[in-house]
Amino acid sequence: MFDPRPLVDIATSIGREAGALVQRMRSEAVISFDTKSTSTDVVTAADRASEQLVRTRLSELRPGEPVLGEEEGGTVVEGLTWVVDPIDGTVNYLYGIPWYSVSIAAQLDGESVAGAVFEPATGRMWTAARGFGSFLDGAPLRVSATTDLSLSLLGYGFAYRPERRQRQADTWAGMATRVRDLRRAGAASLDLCSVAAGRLDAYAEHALGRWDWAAGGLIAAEAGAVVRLPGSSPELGEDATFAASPGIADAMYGALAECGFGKV
Ligand code: LIP
Repeated sequence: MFDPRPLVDIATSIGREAGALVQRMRSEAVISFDTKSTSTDVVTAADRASEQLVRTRLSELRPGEPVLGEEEGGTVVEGLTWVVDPIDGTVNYLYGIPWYSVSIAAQLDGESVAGAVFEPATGRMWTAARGFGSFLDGAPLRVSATTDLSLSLLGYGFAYRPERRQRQADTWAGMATRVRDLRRAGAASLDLCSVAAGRLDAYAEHALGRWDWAAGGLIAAEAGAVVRLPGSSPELGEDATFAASPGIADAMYGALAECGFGKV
């Protein structure tokens, strides 16, 4: 049987190294940035340097294996592809909010089999290998046991395009009276890890890149979450990412659909 755990070791060691670079660039105040899809969608010099480092290390340790990265692109192939978000939560990084990560996953035929999400600001490492569970700094993770939608905490995200953001804000307003509360923390990979750790009961967002969910989605699923990746939840929109504790997953999914989350 294929054992993905050695791939986790590679992702963690490279993630730590890239995270140290990202952190050093922040402490040295090397915060030059450009914009991407809209004026609010930023990429910093550290995003580019981090992806460069990850690509270089992967080419040394896993020569010839393809890489898809947020900043330099690439494609997912049959067989193994590395999927890299050099800084997830770039806006948090830009503002000095310590909730950002370096996210590295290995996908086999487009499905995640190993993943590591490293928090440079705290040194915390989230990991998972398919079939072997998920961990925070080596301690096993389990989703929350919540069964009551009205007592659940929902993580959320907004797209960069203004029209879409307006519709997502309408859904947020509808959900506000149905759940305990909502959080917009600003780093999809860490939102998914938070579901894995029971720090959120659910998480939903549209229009993520594969690099945003590849590692975190596996970490959530291996901790017992119901996870729906883009293309698998038509009621929430073709590009929806959804993760929830099993006890409230159906209710949360239904409530989001009723509140117009799929109208995008
Ligand atoms: C960001 C996410 C964030 C999401 C943004 C964006 P980036 O990733 O993690 O939560 O709402 O749309 O995708 O751009 O910082 O890597």
